[in-house]
Amino acid sequence: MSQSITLRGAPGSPYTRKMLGILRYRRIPYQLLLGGLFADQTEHLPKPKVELLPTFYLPGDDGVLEAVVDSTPIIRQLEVLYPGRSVIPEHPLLRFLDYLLEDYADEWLTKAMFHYRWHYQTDIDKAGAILPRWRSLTASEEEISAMSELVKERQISRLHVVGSSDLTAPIIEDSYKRMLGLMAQHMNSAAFMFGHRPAASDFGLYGQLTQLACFDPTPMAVADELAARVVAWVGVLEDLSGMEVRAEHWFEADQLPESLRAIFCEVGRVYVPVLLANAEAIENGASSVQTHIDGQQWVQQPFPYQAKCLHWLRQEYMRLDEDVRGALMDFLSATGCERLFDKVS
Ligand SMILES: N[C@@H](CCC(=O)N[C@@H](CS)C(=O)NCC(=O)O)C(=O)O
Repeated sequence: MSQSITLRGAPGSPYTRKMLGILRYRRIPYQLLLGGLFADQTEHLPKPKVELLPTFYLPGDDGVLEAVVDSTPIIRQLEVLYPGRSVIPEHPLLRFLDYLLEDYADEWLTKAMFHYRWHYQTDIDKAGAILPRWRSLTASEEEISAMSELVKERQISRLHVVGSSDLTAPIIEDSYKRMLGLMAQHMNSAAFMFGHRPAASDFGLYGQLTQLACFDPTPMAVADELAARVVAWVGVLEDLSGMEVRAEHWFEADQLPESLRAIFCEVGRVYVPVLLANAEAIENGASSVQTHIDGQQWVQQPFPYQAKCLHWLRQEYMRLDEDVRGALMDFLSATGCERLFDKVS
């Protein structure tokens, strides 16, 4: 496909930024319809089943445009529609690890993003002032102020959905700080998670970090203090259209750096317990998810989408050949991530 694709999104949406980074890196021509600002241009377009940003308008099997959401499968669909400059590693071990790390960024790191934005007054004030203006640059102060109150009220009331509360705040914030350090450390080996070219997980992390490290004041100050390298990385990831890439730019599967394994230790430390406890709560029809991270209590309401994430991860795992599964388990051993596949055979 050589024609340009249309998507609807917003600058304050980490998943929109994730996908824009990929479109630019992959040199896929696109038109971004900013929600609100160009609303009249979306009227003729189909409606998605669930209203999420970004929404992509891609040809269905019959060639007719469909409105689709969910960045992870859209990335894979774009690989088929537009070959070359792939963000999916060729080696199945790297491909699987990249999928897991993308899932962590989309489902765990986003907790930090939402938490910082709507937990601290400075961050609430900034998001409240800017987010509505991204929908209308010409609205009056009175109009913005009314929209701002609505956005703040709605988002703050949803903090519990991602599991952010006074109880879980230290867990979320400590995890964000550790991840910044681990990413900066990893950059002693390579600029990207899986070598010298970016993978889907790099863009997943980038999307969340466009907000955390470059928009919301509290987590931005944390990033400036702890990981200037990561702040610089976000600026670079924004537009990698000029980067030349070669197959050998991926890491060799049998030479993955220890710094990458350390990142998976973080995934296993925080995200895995929540994924497992959430799936169990959903299976048992429990009204809350309860687990421990670093000996501290984690409580949140069950999240059906994340039970699907676990199911998809296990499906990907089942697709691996036995020798790759062996190498994967060697790599993940004692990271905490191996627990995801305990009951899978
Ligand atoms: N899993 C989806 C998540 C997309 C998502 O949650 N988008 C947010 C904005 S960043 C959204 O549209 N939330 C709905 C709302 O705010 O009403 C993806 O990967 O694209």
